[in-house]
Amino acid sequence: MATRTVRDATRELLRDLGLTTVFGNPGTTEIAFLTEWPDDFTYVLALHEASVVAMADGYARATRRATLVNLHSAGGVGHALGHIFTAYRNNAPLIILAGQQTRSLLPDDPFLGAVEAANFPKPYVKWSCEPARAEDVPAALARAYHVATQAPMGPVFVSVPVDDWDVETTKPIVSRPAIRGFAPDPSALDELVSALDAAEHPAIVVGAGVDDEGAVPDLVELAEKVGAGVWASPMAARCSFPEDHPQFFGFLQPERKALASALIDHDLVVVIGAPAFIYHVYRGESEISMPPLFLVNADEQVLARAEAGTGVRATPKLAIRALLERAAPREAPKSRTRLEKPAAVTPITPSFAYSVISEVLPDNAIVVEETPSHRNELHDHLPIKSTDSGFFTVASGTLGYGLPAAVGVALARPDRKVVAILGDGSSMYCVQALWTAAQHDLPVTFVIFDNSQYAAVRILGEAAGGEKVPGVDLGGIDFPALAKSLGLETSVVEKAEDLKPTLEAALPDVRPHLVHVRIDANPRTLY
Ligand SMILES: Cc1ncc(C[n+]2csc(CCOP(=O)(O)OP(=O)(O)O)c2C)c(N)n1
Repeated sequence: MATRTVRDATRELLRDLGLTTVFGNPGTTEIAFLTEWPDDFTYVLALHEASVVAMADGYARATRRATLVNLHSAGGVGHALGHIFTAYRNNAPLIILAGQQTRSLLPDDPFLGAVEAANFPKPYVKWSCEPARAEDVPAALARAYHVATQAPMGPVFVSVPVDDWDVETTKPIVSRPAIRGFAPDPSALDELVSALDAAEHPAIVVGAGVDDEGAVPDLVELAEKVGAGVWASPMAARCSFPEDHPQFFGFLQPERKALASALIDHDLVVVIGAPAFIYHVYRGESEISMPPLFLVNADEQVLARAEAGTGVRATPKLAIRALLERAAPREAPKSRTRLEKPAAVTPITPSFAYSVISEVLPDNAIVVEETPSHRNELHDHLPIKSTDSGFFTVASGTLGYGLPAAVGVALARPDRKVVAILGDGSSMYCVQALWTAAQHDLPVTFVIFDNSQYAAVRILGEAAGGEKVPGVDLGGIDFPALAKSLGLETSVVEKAEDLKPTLEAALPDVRPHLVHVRIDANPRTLY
């Protein structure tokens, strides 16, 4: 009988867990894992480890499934750390399998070897390990899978010395189904239902946790039944309520005073699938007191650190379904007025650009965003209407996510058009992911908003009293030439009247296409 190695056993397990699409960047410490790559496995190569992880993160969030990442020992993991942090904040269930030098060389701190490998990605992994013995590798990966996929989901890390993969093993693999979500404690639910029934003007604040679970249709049903106004939580990394719905009230800002004044007319706020709250800037404490707050979340840390409110620990979908069954119906609130279409002026304003994208976007499109100083314009003029994965952005604030994430999203959802809208600065951190998009012929449209600066840093820096701040002027990047060199089709837009026809021509492209748009260098103040 042929010998069964740790590699064979691991592949049995990966097949059972549906982890046959692997995002990676290889080195010698990974060869023994990759050798004789099975035909039923797909290896997606990205040319930098930060891109590998962000791509896998986009794929995991868009499929709502755990995803395997393969990184190169210490150096590869080091390159990836920024987006491991992102995956942690995005609650992306990534299983990061890193190569490690041969066990017998480790005492000599060998070339490429990782010292304290399991500690390197901490604290931004939920669990981390280098198994004590080769035959423990499959069980470590099974455990990693169950930690990554239990709410709150997040990345996990397993370091495997290269000589482990050829070791013979007779241990059976233990493959169990993913562990499901959990419903609220009945008495906590009673309290929340009573508060909701007693309120006159309730608000629901939704965060990425709702769309993470595919629970947006349930949330819409709940909001309609209880007549709540719905707000998007600050910097939400997914769209969890259709933004053209008459009960959609708007986007909360990541600043205490602005946030409190937005919620002033409500007598109860129920935050679902988001922290209460994420802030970006501090301009002092709010003088407006917050309405009574309930916080529904699966994450004990989110519930523990909240400054106010009653915590209800549950995964969002089960909590929403339970509320739907129990809460009393109420009339819909009055709708908010919508903004007018911005003027077609050159230099093109971000508001105008977003409004044009909104007009030409196919119905089932997925928008991936990373335009830091234009987030408000995006929200004002490009309402996301989809109730399933219509929008992805980065929860950590770590730039360089949007471009590779769009590639992962496109691999995950070949049925949907993916449009990535990126600042010139943001697009450069992981620009090599364009090559992966071209290799896989992905129908992604990358729209670069080029204002030739790090505007968000400049604007927020000036608002905080910074003067003559260096390092905020960009410019001189030939995006079409760069994209062409990586295998993309390209277009350029300088005048307002050219934007719509150029996008209409680019969007149906079945290959990746980069549209370089020159944008007004003087966007409005943030927050
Ligand atoms: C990895 C990383 N490095 C630096 C920053 C700081 N930062 C925040 S916004 C920003 C500018 C981004 O420029 P661009 O994408 O052109 O958008 P703009 O601000 O001009 O709208 C920078 C550098 C960050 N958030 N993440």
